[in-house]
Amino acid sequence: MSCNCERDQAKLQENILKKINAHPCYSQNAHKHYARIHVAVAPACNIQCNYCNRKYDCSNESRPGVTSCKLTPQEAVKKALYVGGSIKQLSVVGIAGPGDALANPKQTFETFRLLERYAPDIKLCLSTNGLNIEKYIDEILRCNIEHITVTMNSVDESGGIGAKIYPWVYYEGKRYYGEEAARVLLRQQLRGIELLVKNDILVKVNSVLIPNVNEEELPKVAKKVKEMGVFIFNIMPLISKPEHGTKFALEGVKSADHRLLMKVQEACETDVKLMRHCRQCRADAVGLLGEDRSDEFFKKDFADKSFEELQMHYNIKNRREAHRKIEEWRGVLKAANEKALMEEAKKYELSSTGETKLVAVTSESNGLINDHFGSAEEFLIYEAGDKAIKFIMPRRIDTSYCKGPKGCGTYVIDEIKKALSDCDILLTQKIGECPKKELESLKIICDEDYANEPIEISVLKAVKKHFSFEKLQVC
Ligand code: CLF
Ligand code: SF4
Repeated sequence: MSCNCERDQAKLQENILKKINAHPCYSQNAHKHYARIHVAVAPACNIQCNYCNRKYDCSNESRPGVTSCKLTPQEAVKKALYVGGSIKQLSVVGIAGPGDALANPKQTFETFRLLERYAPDIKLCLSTNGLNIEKYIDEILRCNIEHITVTMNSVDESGGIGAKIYPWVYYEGKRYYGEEAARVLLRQQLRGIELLVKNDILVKVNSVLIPNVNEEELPKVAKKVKEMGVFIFNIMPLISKPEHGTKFALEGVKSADHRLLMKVQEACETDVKLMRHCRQCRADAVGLLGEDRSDEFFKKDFADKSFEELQMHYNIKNRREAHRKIEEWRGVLKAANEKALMEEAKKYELSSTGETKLVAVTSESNGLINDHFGSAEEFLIYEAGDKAIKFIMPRRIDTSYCKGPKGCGTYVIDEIKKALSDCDILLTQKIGECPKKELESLKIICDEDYANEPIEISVLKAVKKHFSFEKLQVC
């Protein structure tokens, strides 16, 4: 017979699974099936980060270099209803900028209140630098927000590391500078996270990985957030280009590349559950993570329609039916992939020899290997042994190999070769002879045999097909 304590734990676990099941960021599995929309209602910010240029979106949750069209709360909710009726996989509305959600409380909470009324099936999510959580905790609870992301780049109590990242912080009518600013921010972040966890809100902590500034600090952040009961930790590599005009970019601080990211992820994963599938979306992102459908929806499509009209288009009944079908398909995939995926496995658990291989996959949707090499704009990287596999990261490229009819005759492969240089196998739906030769020159095996098959089980099968784990030689 199990004791009460065990039953409580099981109940807690069940509640958490229910909350994350359809959230594309909190569940690695859900992100292949469910979409999110960010509504850009929050223009102002109350701190300055050296990796942010206010001309662009909040870099704590966005790629810099894209600016979002700002919306009023009413327009935001109309957009969510319009998009939710068109993209039935939509399960979450998030506020992630272009400034800080809680530096714009009026707009943020008005949006969420309207959403609760007109789209009660949608999950509410927000992202913040954490400075104002304590101040707005009651409103957060009133709005029934189940998921909150706090960006915290250091837990250094002296403020020394924070001072390298934040030149100033504006809190309760006073502007703080340097180490004092960093200390005020950290104090508020920790108080805020504690309050959220205490109130059963699922917290994700983001840290921006800044080369030579906080790469040694992040394992300490991982430890701290684990202790505090944070659900998941997301390390976002700094994207730094001179044209972004940020202080770091102008001072020559480089982007964090995937090698550094993998190294820091490995150092952190002993302490905390990691999010590895983040796409650093923009503040007005629409669609599945990794796809950008924001340019399919225009203000003129929804702004003049009434809420009632848009509610009809949203059609909650049809959406429920669509989600039921998604769950059915997930069940099929789960059965196919069973035993292949071990999300939090260590190297020795993946392989009987302790050695593993990296496998790149091109996938358009639905958890299948269903994208051509030429059109792929990102590669999903898995680590695999003969026993199981785990997802490591997506690697985005700026330019796909084939640019379609418009770019006929121009093929760019250098960026892809760099992105895949440490991989052993590429699984893709189709690849031409020329790029195949280019990749084979890097000793990458290109395999089309698993086209349109479920990803995880195919990765495991392919690794076992091409490598012998007794001798670890190419078969
Ligand atoms: Fe948006 Fe963020 Fe909510 Fe997701 S994004 S507010 S938790 S609904 Fe997701 Fe985008 Fe990464 Fe953010 S992939 S940048 S983690
Ligand atoms: Fe920019 Fe976001 Fe930092 Fe504010 S919190 S300065 S919007 S990155």
